[in-house]
Amino acid sequence: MRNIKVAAAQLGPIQRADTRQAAVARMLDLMRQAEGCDLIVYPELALTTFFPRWYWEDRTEADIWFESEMPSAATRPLFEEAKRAAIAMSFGYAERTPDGRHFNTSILVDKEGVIVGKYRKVHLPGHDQFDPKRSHQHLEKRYFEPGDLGFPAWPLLGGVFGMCICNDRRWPETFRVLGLQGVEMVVLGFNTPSVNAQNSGEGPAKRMFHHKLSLQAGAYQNSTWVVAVAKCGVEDGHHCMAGSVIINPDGEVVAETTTENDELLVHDCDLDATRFGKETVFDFARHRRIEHYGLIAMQTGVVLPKA
Ligand code: CDV
Repeated sequence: MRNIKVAAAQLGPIQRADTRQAAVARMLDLMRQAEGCDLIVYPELALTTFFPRWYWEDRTEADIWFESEMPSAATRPLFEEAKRAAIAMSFGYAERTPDGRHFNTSILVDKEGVIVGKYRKVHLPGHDQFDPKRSHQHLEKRYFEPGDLGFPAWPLLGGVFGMCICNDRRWPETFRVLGLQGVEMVVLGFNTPSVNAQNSGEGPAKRMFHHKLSLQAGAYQNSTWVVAVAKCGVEDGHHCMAGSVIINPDGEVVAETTTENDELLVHDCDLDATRFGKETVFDFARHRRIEHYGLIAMQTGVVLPKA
């Protein structure tokens, strides 16, 4: 057994007027509740409201939501407390690089409080111009550029860890690239509006179904644990769904939040539970047939067969 105790630290809403310090205080409170855990996972863009729902004509006005250093003055207490409590952590934030690039980023921090991994969201959803036809805006393509780091995996806590962010979970490519590195736990945060902005018929129940379907498939097909953590509830009138979950390598949900507030889920995850799937049905080396998968990396859109 290689048990690690994992805490999924769901955050309730963060309003536009809330400060980084207020968000960090709530994250610290959850970290204290997670005393004795090996790892705590927070949501996507954990330090601020989900700002891509707001449109700024001049995109540089959105720079107030970005961090140009990590740790920053506001987030340093998180790193200090993580080190004191000897708990590894992951959280998402908007990153502005020294040369002025913008990414939707998450980091992996070890028990010493040292950043050991960084991931930049690859699959950015939404649009880059104001769209009056949508019930709400989702301007990630305006404020971020697609991640440039691929999907790396890192050794941590005696296992192999990967990260992705929100919309990435809907893409099997995300999980398979991580799976090919032997990933044993994928951690991710999400901000998922509970209604599709382009289809009011796709409401909370269907959104939750797609969320779990994607995560459970990714876990099962790569025989990995998945820890997915929401920022949820009503932010300035906009509702995001909850549904933070921990999923085992058989694809089963083993823990799930019950509120739309700050809430901690704790589960003992045996990384050795990933072995059976990796050595049998999903023994990639024995069963994959890459000579037939070329299209996946050769084209993005659909090309219909000739009539
Ligand atoms: N933050 C996100 O990436 N949200 C998307 C929404 C727009 C569908 C998601 O996949 O949940």
